[in-house]
Amino acid sequence: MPVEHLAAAAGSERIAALLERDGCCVVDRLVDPALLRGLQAELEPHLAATPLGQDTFSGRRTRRTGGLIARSPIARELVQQPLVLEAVRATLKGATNFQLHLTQVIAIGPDEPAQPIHRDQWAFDFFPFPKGYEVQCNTLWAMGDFREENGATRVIPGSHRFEDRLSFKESDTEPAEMAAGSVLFYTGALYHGGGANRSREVRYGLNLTYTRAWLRQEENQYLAVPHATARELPLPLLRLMGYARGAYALGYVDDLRDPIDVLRPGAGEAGLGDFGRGERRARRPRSPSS
Ligand SMILES: O=C(O)CCC(=O)C(=O)O
Ligand SMILES: [Fe+2]
Repeated sequence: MPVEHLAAAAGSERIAALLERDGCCVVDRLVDPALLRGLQAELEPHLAATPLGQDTFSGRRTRRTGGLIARSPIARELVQQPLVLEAVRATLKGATNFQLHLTQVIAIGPDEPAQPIHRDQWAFDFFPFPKGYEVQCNTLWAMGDFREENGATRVIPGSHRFEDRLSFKESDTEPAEMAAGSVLFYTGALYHGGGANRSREVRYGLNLTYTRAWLRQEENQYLAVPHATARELPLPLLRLMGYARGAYALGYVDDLRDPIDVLRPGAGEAGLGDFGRGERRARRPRSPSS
């Protein structure tokens, strides 16, 4: 079954519905490809300096460049893309708040074989989360066209409902082909992997992922972004990076202080901050009869 594509005008509800049904979908041309070319230009010195991967999972002909909040103003914009945030919120049902999990340009070089098919949520020490309970919602933006030949991500639509710890062959998967500026959404439970690059060009993808705020982030935003830089960033972005309590109590500082108060004295609030408000209202205790 091929990956379903939606138009950029599709709402977050439609995306979340497809993520629930298939575990993945593509939104075509959500941004102007020129924006992603701009991102690539901003990151050029870092992309050139990034070492190749050291194992088959990272890819020995693949470069993974992170720290994008520190390094690229366009990445700051893209991690906060409103439709993406709405779709993430709708997918991570019941989450009091969610956070950025990692920021990474994945540059798959020519002759890279296919990455092993996996679930991203295996990063959480293979904890068997209940079926249908998504802890992670991911985006992979096509910086150039994603074609089967140049290493488009391989996915198995519907596999977010499969048993855990399965292995697959390339022939079990579909390439998530898409034009530059498009974005592949997929959940932490979807079986997928980077495609083999049988072309002469590098395949550039921008991976921006999000998790429930009670889990540990893959990329450590507190150390990846120098505090002098972080102090200048807008509050909603800092909240998304993890300068917030996860749910009610996780990650507070000393005397139950809001972590944002450390960066920006006086900016903190007693409670969850921007990303928790609506959810907190929705989660007020109800009487047993209601
Ligand atoms: O680069 C891709 O297409 C996917 C990479 C991936 O799934 C991963 O590194 O976890
Ligand atoms: Fe992955």
